Amino acid sequence: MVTNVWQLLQFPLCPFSRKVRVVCAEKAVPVELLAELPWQRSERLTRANPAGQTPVMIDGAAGPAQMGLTLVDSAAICDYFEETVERSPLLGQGAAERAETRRLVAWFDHKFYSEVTTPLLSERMYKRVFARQAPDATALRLAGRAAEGHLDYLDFLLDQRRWLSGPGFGLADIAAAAQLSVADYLAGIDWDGHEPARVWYMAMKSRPTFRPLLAERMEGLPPPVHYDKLDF
Ligand SMILES: N[C@@H](CCC(=O)N[C@@H](CS)C(=O)NCC(=O)O)C(=O)O
Repeated sequence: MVTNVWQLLQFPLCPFSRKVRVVCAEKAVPVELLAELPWQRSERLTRANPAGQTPVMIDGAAGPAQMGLTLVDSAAICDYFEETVERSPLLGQGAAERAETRRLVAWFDHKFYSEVTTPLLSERMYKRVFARQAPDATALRLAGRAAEGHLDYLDFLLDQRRWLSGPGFGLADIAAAAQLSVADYLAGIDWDGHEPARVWYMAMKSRPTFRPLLAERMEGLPPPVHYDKLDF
């Protein structure tokens, strides 16, 4: 029997890589992490994904000379493991709950990412560590205002539900926590006045599948002190 040896091309502050890592950990799929900074356009990354984006999941069982099954795009990767690994189903029960999970995953993958995570990554990570430029204060102010709106929406959902898409923990929680954790690392989240969201995020931070992400650091860019604290 050939066993898969999954290798993930990723970097610590890529929210989509974080989502895939937590999904694999919840499903007990071991993954070897390979570091790639997409803007450096390495040959390994562009060969695996012509779009030049992380994450990419490669079945490394074929050995370094050939490339095995290659999965590209975090949604496609999460679908693949949902379809092939029975343990810990993450979409919810019934078509309506699964549709709600997918709606919220899209919300965080697209809306939160473009309004909050992208400007923070650009202004506080890329400009500081790689371009050595000062951040744009207006872009940061707009990202902060957008983050506030997203936290209000989380509070609203969590007033009615135990987890984001319903009674059970699932992919919506993972997608949201993946984006929020990157934004929090980059000091873009003010939890004050958002008790339901804070209590939910505390539960996410306590999960053994999530804790390894909080221990990682991007060189030259320390997170705020509260970042990995369970009580923040
Ligand atoms: N839809 C893709 C988005 C992936 C994505 O935007 N990755 C970022 C890093 S977090 C990236 O590679 N950006 C570089 C680029 O777009 O050129 C997914 O869900 O995997």
